[in-house]
Amino acid sequence: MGFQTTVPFDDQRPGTSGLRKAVSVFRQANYLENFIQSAFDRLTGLEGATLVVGGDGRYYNSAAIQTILQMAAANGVSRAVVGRDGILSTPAASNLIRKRRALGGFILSASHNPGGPDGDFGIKFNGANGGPASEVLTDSIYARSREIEGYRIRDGADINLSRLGEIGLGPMVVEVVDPVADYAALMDEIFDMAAIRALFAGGFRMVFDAMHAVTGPYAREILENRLGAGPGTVINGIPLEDFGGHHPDPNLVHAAELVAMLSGEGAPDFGAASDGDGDRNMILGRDFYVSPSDSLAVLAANAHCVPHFTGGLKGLARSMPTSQAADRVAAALGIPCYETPTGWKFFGTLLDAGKISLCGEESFGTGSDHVREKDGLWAVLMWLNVLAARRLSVAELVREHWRTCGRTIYGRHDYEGVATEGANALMAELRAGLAALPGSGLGGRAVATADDFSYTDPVDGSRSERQGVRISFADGARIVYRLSGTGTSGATLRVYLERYQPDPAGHETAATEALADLATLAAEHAGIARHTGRATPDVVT
Ligand code: VG1
Ligand code: CO
Repeated sequence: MGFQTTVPFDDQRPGTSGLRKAVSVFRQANYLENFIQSAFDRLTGLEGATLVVGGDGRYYNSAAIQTILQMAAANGVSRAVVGRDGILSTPAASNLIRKRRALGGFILSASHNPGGPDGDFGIKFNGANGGPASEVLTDSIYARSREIEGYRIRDGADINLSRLGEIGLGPMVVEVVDPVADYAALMDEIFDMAAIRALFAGGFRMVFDAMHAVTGPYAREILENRLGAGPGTVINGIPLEDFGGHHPDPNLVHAAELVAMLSGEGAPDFGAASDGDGDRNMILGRDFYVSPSDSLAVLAANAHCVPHFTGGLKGLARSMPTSQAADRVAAALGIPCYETPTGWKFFGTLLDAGKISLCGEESFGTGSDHVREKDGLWAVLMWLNVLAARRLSVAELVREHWRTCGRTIYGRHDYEGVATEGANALMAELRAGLAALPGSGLGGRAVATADDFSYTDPVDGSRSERQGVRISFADGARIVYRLSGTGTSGATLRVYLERYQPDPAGHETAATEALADLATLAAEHAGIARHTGRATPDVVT
């Protein structure tokens, strides 16, 4: 047992999803240790407590886990539950924390960011409810990391994490568990697995792209073994430390292989992909892309088909930049729809208080009250359960939603790795101009409201300010601007566009075409080229 002296690092401020940095930053002496000790210093009740530890298997995952275990033992933790080979998807970790009544857990991932020695790494602490730590706790951990002078660590040998079972580590027990078993059991409880099995037995075909990230083993077990989807349903199913050199980001740009497989005659009925840590999802039909905002709305409208939701939905929530399609379904169902800042932790209090049953973000995140993270495979199973019950194709189901509620046409433009000063100046200018907008016209459209989104949590009363500039037009269209909190180099500007189209005659227009005017207006109004030097976005989703 040892005590190592250390010096603070200035930049250990956790962002929206914990601490996310280049691997080279994490490998600086004492960097990870400072963060872990700061967390331990600000947590109470370590003695006697259980801690869950696991990650998405990217480069540095194993080394980081060994350090965390030696530090947990030295800090008095009683039991550490670790996924075999250090693997746990983010939703599976959330489930384990809840199921084992743990004090919380460390989840190691940089989500959809590339991995490998030159890629990114990340770590976040999730609390006893299984969800990301509150801002109060992450701020307090950050404050501690600026004054820390030392950390506690054992200097034992590495633990073998490839064998299931218990290993003693000084006063602590390390329990190595099957990363898939508890998660798969939870899915069995939620869904009508027999109906989905019958769907596949009837010839329904799907492809799931695990993108060489963490969901491979989960998808193989659940889709292929338990549900009888044919072998080969899961592609890129072996988790690799560098994700095969790709961005494990399930969108039209980075999952191009899957998109190509779903197009044309003979394509499967259904396609899906998940990200590095398994919490995101992209849903495709044959020649059909489901925008994540529409996915949330369609799942909400059809949730009654799923055993877990037969009692009805308590309410819905969406992050502010997510389209208002879910609001329209909530209104039709007569249930509330909450609008929260970006990031899953804001859904956590609503879920804990029983105010909502389903929630989602435009960034390929969908989830429910079953865990406190978004959940990629769960979303895929939701779709499969609904398709099995409704006997419609993906495209038919979405078009039905458009006919009933109107289509909320949606797009997001990302300008990645721009200079921070330019991005900050752009946001400052937008904020300064907000007061003059309501009642005026912008590009020929009447502005109804314009503000910098702030949020008061209806459960715990906590305030979050400056969550993004939003301009709402009288015709239901919106432009939203915000800076990413998860990037690791420079700034990323996100521009979110949406337009309401109630007329079925306009439902088949491609989103990029339907949003072209709004995109030009958004770029001109914010002076994007002037501030960032970019004429076009890097990624459009
Ligand atoms: C992005 C998404 C946000 C999501 C966050 C974490 O954040 O826009 O909706 O909650 O990533 O997702 P930002 O601040 O870069 O826009 V994940 O899959 O990294 O846990
Ligand atoms: Co993720």
